[in-house]
Amino acid sequence: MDQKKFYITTPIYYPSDKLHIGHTYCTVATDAMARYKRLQGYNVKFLTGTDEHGQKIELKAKEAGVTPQQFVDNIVEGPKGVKDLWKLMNISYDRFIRTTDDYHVAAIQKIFKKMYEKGDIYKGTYKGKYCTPCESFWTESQLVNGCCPDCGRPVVDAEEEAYFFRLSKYADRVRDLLVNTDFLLPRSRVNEMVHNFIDPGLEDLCVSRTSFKWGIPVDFDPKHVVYVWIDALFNYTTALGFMNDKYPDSDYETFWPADVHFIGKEIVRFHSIIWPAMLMSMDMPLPKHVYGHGWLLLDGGKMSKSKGNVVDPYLLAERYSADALRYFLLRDFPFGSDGNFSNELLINRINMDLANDLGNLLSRTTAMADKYFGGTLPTDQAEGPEDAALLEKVGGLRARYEADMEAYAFQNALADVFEVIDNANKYIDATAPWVLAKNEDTKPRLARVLYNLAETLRVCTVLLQPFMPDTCEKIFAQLGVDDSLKTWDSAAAVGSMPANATLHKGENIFPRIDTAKELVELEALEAAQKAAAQAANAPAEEPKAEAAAASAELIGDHEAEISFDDFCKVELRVAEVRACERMKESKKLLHLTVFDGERERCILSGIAKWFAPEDLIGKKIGIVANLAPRPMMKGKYVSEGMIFAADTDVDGGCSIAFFPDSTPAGARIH
Ligand code: ME8
Repeated sequence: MDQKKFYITTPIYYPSDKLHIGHTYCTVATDAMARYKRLQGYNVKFLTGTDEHGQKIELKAKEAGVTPQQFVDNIVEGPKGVKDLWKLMNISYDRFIRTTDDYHVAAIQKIFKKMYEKGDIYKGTYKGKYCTPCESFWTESQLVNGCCPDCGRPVVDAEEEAYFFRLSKYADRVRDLLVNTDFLLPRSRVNEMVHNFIDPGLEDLCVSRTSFKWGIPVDFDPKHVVYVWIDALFNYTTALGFMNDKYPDSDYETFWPADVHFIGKEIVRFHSIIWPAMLMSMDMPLPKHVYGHGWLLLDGGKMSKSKGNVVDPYLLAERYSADALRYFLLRDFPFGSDGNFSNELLINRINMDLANDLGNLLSRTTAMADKYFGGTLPTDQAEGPEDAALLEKVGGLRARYEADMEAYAFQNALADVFEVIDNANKYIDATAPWVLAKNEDTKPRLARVLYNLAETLRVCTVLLQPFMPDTCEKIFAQLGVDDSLKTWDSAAAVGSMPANATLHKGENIFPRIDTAKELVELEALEAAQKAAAQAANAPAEEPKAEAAAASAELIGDHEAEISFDDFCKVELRVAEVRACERMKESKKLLHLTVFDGERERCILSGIAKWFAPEDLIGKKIGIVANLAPRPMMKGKYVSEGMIFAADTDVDGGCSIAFFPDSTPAGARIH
C-alpha cells in the first residue's frame, strides 16, 4: 500500500528584521504537527522559508546602506538569523524556500505568463496622483495638503499601466469554497472573509508594480515587478518543483495539494480568497485546509516587528531550553485564539507542568527503581486495586490525543497527556511505594507499581515527542526503552515494556525555577538587550534627532515635522464603540470599549466633560491603533489607543469625528 503523505507549511516570513516569538509560535506548531504525522508513519513534507521581495525590504536595505540581497542574506543566513533560530528551536523542516532563489524566480515568471495568456491577468491602468520629480504615484489620501508626501511639491493626475488579476471572476467559486467546505479553519474566520470582503464585491487585483525594483520582473514586460503576494503564495508549489527544475515534478505530484497551510489570522484574506482564486485560474488543486491561528499579544497589543514590542525567542530558548519554550507556546495558547504572552506565564508553566508534574514523576520512578531494585524490576509482580483506573486512562490516551491533534488543538492534546501524568503522581501517593518497600511480602506489589509508572511515562513520552523531542530522548534513556517502544503503535499497547525493565536514574530534566528572582533577572536582560539594540542604532538616529529639533524650532514645537516613513508607522483605524461608561475614579475620563475589527480593546479618554456615554455607544470613531498600551490609575486599567477628538475653541471645547455607520470596524484610515 502507498505510504500516506502529509504536506504542511508555515507562512514564509519577511526577513525585514529578526524574527520574534510570534513567528516562532507558528513554526513550532507546524513542527509539532509535522513530527506527529511522521510519528504516525506518514511521508511528510514540511516547508518553511522567507518572503524576500518588496518595497519594505528595499527601503530597509537602503537605510542599512547595503543591497537588498545582502540585507536579506544577513537576516536569513547570518548569525542568529532565521535559519539559526530554527536550528535552536529544533525545527525539522524538510525544505526551506527563499523567494530570491533562482528556481522560484523563474517559476513565478512562468506562472504570471500563464495566467496572462489565459486572459486572467490583463493590462489596465492604475490611476493616481503623480509627483514628477520623485517619479512616484500616490493615492489621494496619501497626499499632504494636496502635495507629494515625500518632497512637498505639487502632484498631477496621472495614469500608469499595471497588470490586474481577474479576482472578480472567481468570487462565486471562492465564496462557495469558504461557505460550503471546511477549507478555512477555524470556522469562525469564514464570516469575516465572506461579509467583509466577498459580499461587498471583489475587485480585480493590481498584480504588478513599477514604483520599485526589488521584485521579480515580469519577463515579457520587465519594467513591471510581480506583486509580492503572487510571488509569495506560489512558494508553496514552486518548493515542490512546480514549473522548475530544482526539485523533481514528482514532489509536486506526490505532495500537492497541501494538507494544511498554517498562517496567522492577519493573512487569512490572502490565503483564503486570493490564493484559491489564483489556483483556480491555474487549474491547480486547492489546499485541503488553511488554518488561521491567533496572535500572541504583549500587554494586550499584537506583537510585531513594526511596533518593536517583540519578545526574543533566542533569549528564552537559550535560558530555559527550546523544549520548554515549545511546550509553553503550544500548551498555554489555544491555537485558534489570541493569547497574552508574559514571562511569568512561561516560568509558571515550566515549574508547574515540566518540573513538578513530569520531572518529579520521572525522578521519583527512576529513583525508587534504583533504590529498591538496583534499577532492574523483578518479574515477580503483583497487581493491586489502584491499577485499573490508571491503566484505563493510559490505554485511552492515544485516541484522545489523536482526536485533538487532528483538530489542531495542541493545547488539549497536551492537557490530555498531563492529566495522565497527574494521575500517575496521585497513583504514587495512593500506593505508597516506600511503605511497600519495607516488607519483603509486598515487594512484588512494589515492582508492579513501578512497572505501571514506567509504562505510563513511556506512553506519555511517545506522545510528547512532537512537542519536546530532545527531552523525550532523555526520558526514554532513563526508562531504558529501545526504538520499538517509542512508536505510535506502541503508544496504544500499554504493557509493551518488558516486565524486567531496567530504569536509569538520571539528571533532573527540568530543574525548578525561582520565579521571583528569575523575573527580575529576565527583565534586566531584556532591558539590556533593548539598550544594546538602541545603542547600535544611535549614530544613525542622532542627526535625525538634531534635524527634528531644528525644524521644531523653525515651525513651532507643536507642529514638528515627521518624515513620511514615520507617519506610515502610525496605524489609524475605524473602531466601533461597543460600551462606554463614566468612571468612579475620575470625573474627566470615559471608559470606552471599542471593537477594532479584530478584538475589543479598552480606551480611557479625557472627554467626559463634553460627552455622555450614550453620545458614543454604537458610533464609529477613529483611533490610533498601534499606540503602546498605557497603564493608568496605578495599573488598574490599560488604555490601548487614542480616539480622534478636536479642540474646538480656546476655552477647551471638543468634538469627535464620527464615521458613517456603514464603515466597517477595523477599516484603515489614510
Ligand atoms: O505576513 N502572534 O510575513 P511576516 C502570532 N511574508 N503569530 C505571529 C505574530 C504574533 N504576534 N506575529 C507574526 C508575512 N506571526 C508574509 C507571509 S506567506 C505566503 C507570506 C506569525 O513576517 C504568523 O504566523 O509578517 C503570521 O501570519 C506570520 O508570522 C507573518 O509573518
